[in-house]
Amino acid sequence: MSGFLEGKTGLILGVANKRSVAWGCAKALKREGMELALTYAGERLEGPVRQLAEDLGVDLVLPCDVTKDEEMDELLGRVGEHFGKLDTLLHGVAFAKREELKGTYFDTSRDGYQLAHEVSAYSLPAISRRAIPLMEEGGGSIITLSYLGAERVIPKYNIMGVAKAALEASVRYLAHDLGPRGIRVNAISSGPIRTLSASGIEGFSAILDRIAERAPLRRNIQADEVGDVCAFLASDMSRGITGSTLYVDAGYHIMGI
Ligand code: NAD
Ligand code: IMJ
Repeated sequence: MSGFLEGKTGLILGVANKRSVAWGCAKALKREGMELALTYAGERLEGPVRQLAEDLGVDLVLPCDVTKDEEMDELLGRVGEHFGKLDTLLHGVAFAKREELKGTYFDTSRDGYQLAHEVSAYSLPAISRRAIPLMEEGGGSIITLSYLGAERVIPKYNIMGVAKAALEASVRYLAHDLGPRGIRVNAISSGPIRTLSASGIEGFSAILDRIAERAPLRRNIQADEVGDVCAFLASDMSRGITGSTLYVDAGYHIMGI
C-alpha cells in the first residue's frame, strides 16, 4: 500500500524512547512512506534509538547534540550524502535544568535561562540553517513541537514557557525567511503527554485529569495523534500553511475557564 509521503525524505530529532512525541511522528511519517533518518542526543541514547530505528525499518541513525555545532554540521552532511535532498525536518528537542521546573520563575538562574533557550529554541534556526541547502530544490517542511506554556502561564513550566515563546516566534521569522524558497515552517502545540520529559513533573497527573475534565473532547492526547498532524504538515496537503502553530490538544486551548 502506498502512502502520501512516498518518495519524500525526513530527518527527526528528539526520539529518546517509544513514548517520545517525536517517535509518534516517526511512526506516522514512515507509515505514509517517508524515508527517515533519526538522531540521538548523547552516547547513552545510541543503543535504544538504534533499536527503535531497526524496529521501524530505518537505517540512518546519527548523533546530534544540538549544543554542538560540529555535530549539527556532520549530521546534515551525512543526511545530504545519504538522501541527496531533504523534504521534512522534525525538531522535537527541549531541555531545561530540572531545578528550573520547580519553584518560581523569577528565581531562574542566568545559566538555566541560557541553557533552556539554547537547547529548546536556538536549536531550531541552527538546525534549519543547515537543512535549507538540502530542501531548496523541491521545497520543504520544517516542524517543531511546542506547548501552551508558550502563551499562557502553566505553573512550574517556568523557563520552558519562555523558551517555547521564543520557539514559536522563531517559527514565524523562519517562515518569513524561507517562504520565498518554498520551505514552510510550523509548530504543533501538543497537549500534555506522559513522556520522559514529563516524568517527575510535580502535579502532572492532576494536569492530565483536568484536561480530561475540561477539554472539549474530554480526553487527553496521544503521541500518535501528534504524529498524524506531523504527517499532514509534512505533506503537500498542508502546502498553504506556514508560520502557524497548530493545536493538537483535544481543544483545551480554546477554554477561558
Ligand atoms: P522526550 O524526553 O521523549 O523528548 C525530548 C528529546 O529532547 C529527547 O529525545 C532528548 O534526547 C532531546 N534532547 C534534550 N537535550 C538535547 C540536546 N542537547 N540535543 C539534542 N537533543 C536533545 O519528551 P517529549 O515529551 O517527547 O518532548 C519532545 C518535544 O515535545 C519537546 O519539545 C517538548 O517540549 C514537546 N512537548 C511535549 C509535551 C508533553 O507533554 N510531553 C507537550 C507539548 C510539547
Ligand atoms: C514540564 C514542566 C512543568 C510542567 C509541564 C511540563 N507540563 C508539561 C510538561 C504541564 C506538559 C512537559 N513539556 C511540555 C515539556 O516541554 C517538558 C520539557 C522538559 C522537561 C524536563 C524534565 C527533566 C529535566 N529537564 C527537562 N527539560 C525540559 O531534567
